[in-house]
Amino acid sequence: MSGPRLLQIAHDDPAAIRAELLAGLLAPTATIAPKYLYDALGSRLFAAITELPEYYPTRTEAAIFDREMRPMAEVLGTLATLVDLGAGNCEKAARLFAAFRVRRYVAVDISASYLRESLENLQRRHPEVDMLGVGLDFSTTLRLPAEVGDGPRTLFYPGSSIGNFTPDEALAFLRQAHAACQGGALLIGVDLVKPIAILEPAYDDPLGVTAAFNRNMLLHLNRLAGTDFAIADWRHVAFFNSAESRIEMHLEALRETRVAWLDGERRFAPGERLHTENSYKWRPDDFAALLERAGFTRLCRWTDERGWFAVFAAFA
Ligand code: AVJ
Repeated sequence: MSGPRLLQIAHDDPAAIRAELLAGLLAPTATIAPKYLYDALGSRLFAAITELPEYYPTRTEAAIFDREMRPMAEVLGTLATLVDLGAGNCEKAARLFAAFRVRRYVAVDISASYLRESLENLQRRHPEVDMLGVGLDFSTTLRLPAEVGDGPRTLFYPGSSIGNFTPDEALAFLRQAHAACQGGALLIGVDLVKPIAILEPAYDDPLGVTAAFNRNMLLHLNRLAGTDFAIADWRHVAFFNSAESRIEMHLEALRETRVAWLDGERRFAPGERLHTENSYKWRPDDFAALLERAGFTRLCRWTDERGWFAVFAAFA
């Protein structure tokens, strides 16, 4: 069996990635984009996070899909082309196959090689579905290759990944999603504002898995940028910034520390931080308004009984 087709859209070259990372390190407030949390170990640590009792988003979203699968399938109809943005192990999409009629499945993730195994498995279980894997970094621009095909598409963007974007960036992304769905729809999961006592432990768990996930970014940077971060000098910090309605994750220097690379260095004073992630929490009405501003005309929304997470179907 030949298996599903795979397509890799060119990555930035290593020198460009290195330059971007070092510029972020040298900025007045050192900042690294959250996509660098996900090397092989980082992806496994994120998977472990989703199993933590404190990390409610994944299981809350899954419960919404379990309970509302039929009404969702009814409003969305047959999915001529399902485009999974950030497919990873394709598990979330695999669950849609049970209730939705899917003709064509396009799994998009930053690395096509990471998709191979999960997509081959899925193809074996669903030989009737035409499958394509696309390696593409869509975090700055969402432009799908022509191979995805003509006609309306259903874009699937679960897990509140949209939360990594500022509201302005989220609007720009949703506008691109509106164009990319070619008259179809967007099925998107969004984490909602809730009490700080629920939010903060989800990003600072007592077992320290999220801390390991955050601190592992430094190991990844050492490989990508040739830096020499001493992991033990850094602690995980996560808190809810109410004014911005976002969880912020930082790495904070425990002591005076120096990070050096081939042709540069930066010193960090005790308490100085490196900003690694924002995770925005939305009010459902504000997110609905954002979808409308992005050009979507008809919306359906589903939430859990506690109102912690929302799934929207937005039609072009
Ligand atoms: C994958 C961006 C949805 O923001 O909840 C989990 C990442 N960071 N714990 C989130 C994350 C720390 C996650 N997203």
